[in-house]
Amino acid sequence: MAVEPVVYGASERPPRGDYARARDDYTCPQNWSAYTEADHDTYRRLYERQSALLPGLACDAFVDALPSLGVKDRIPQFEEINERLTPVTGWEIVAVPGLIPERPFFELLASRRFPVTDWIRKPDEFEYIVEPDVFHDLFGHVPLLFNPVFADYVQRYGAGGLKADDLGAGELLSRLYWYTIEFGLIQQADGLRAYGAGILSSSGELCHSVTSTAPQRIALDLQRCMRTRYKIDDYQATYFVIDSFQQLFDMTAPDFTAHYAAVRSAGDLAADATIASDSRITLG
Ligand code: HBI
Ligand code: FE
Repeated sequence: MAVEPVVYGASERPPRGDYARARDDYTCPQNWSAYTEADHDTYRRLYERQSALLPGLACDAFVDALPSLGVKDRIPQFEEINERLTPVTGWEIVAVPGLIPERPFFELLASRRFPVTDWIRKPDEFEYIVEPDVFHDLFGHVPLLFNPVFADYVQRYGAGGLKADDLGAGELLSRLYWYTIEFGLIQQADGLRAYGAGILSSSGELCHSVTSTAPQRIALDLQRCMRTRYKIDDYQATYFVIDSFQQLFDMTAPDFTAHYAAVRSAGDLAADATIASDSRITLG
């Protein structure tokens, strides 16, 4: 059954991907045999380039889990990954045609099913692509789903998202997703590292987020994060830093309902805003 495509952020472009293939829950078969040799080659080159950049910039949990994705020289079949992933954390990855609306997105996460876009960027988009493709979704997101605490956080986030949606607070929850799962930094004993998928799958932002003095870095505070608008077409002006995945999970443990009124009355902040209560982290 055809479902409506979704337009992400402020984009005016039509969404990419063939939504006619999608089931009512927006999942679809991974059309693996449709990948061309050029598609596999794009994946292989992206993987090779990005994995070489990780040392000293990506968090240990990510680096340790990356080999669990399996093959590096072609686009993996999602079932091969699930054979390893599901026994470890109970998660499974499911193919989707592209960005999907928030409600079904939260529903998949709440049931420990991570949506992975099945198409890959064209060679002329090698350096930059606005929408998530299979490389961003697999390389960026899936390794940390092998980490039990992080995996539990993502599920709990999905459950919180469903509830937020009922309360009209979906946008506030999107900011939490953005500043943690997509663009989060973590303080390791040996220094600042990236754990967010948007960073880990980007050649430029990986180094920028961890080492540049241009952006500000703030210890993650839930309400501060939910107040902060974000950039979808440039490097982030602000990164939020955690000490451990346990902190993320614990922060998400209670339901967020009580926070929404406080966040709404405090008001939105610009992506690069600084406020007195921020606990700023400087590069050592
Ligand atoms: N759909 N496929 C896909 N991938 C995403 O990351 C995604 C989405 N739909 C909605 C969405 N993200 C955001 O609204 C999150 O902020 C919740
Ligand atoms: Fe993503």
